[in-house]
Amino acid sequence: IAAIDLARAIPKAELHVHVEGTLEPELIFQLAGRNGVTLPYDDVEALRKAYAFTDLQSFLDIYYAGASVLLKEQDFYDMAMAYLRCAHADRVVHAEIFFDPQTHTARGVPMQIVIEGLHRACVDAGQELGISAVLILCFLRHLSEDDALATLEAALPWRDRFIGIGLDSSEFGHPPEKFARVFARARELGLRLVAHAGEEGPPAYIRQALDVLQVERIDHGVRSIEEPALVARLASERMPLTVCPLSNLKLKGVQDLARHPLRKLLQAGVCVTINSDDPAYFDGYVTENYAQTIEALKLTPEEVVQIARNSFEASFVDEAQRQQWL
Ligand code: ES4
Ligand code: ZN
Repeated sequence: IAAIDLARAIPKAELHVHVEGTLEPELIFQLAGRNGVTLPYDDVEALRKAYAFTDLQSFLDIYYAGASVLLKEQDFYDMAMAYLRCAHADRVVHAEIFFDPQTHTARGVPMQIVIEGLHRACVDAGQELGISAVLILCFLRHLSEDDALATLEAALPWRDRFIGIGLDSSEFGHPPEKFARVFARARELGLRLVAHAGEEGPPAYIRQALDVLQVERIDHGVRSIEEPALVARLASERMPLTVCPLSNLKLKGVQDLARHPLRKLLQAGVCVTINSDDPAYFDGYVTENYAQTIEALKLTPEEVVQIARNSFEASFVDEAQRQQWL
């Protein structure tokens, strides 16, 4: 249908993608072979079969296991470059890419290896493909705030290699307020602020991310739909939500896409965007997320254009670059 062709063709920004979640099974096995890492799966087929998730935690366990093959600077480069090629094929012209340094530094991989490999891919993709790509450093919320603070300090020699910080991993029991100090510190440093909230966690976590962490975007935020006053606030503040429909489907946040709140949020005036989250695990890059959402919710071409425009409005690019895409 027309709206899906439009979604494929229109320039888009991707604002919610975890680079470790772009690691395709084929690349996991290639890196495992090259690095002498033994995986608890016989082959690509067996690994893919394990991608049957019941909730966020069941996914995260496999996602962190997959990331264990990343050891060298070239591994981080190859992963990010492969993602940027897929994104470019999807007409993504700007990507703000999450990475989880603690997943790697905890295994003894130096911060420098992680950041320099990812950054080199962003630079090369800019030159080869013309895509604009920047990095956002995420803290794992199941770890302590002291660990997050130490991680931020360890990354400061590469302060100019990432534009902001985020908060991801297991949401239940790890409210945004647990990270108040590290977000305050990042704000002092002039970093942009985002956080996952209201993916599995309650609407109160979204309010905390806004009021305590002072984030500029909410990642997911779909459970805001349970509090009409919160939806009205998001709309009046034009607070963007980086929604990931296939992720919500695969992690059982919604039973089927036809029941996804995206359209209601959009109709309420919220700055909704569509993103892929962990495309190698949830069976679809950004265009596939658009296509399946359009089909399930019967989005109109006008709504598709609005969502793509929202992605640039919600991005952290400067005004001149934004005008060029809007
Ligand atoms: C994630 Cl889907 C999702 N939720 C929270 N944290 C994450 N890290 C990677 N994917
Ligand atoms: Zn995410």
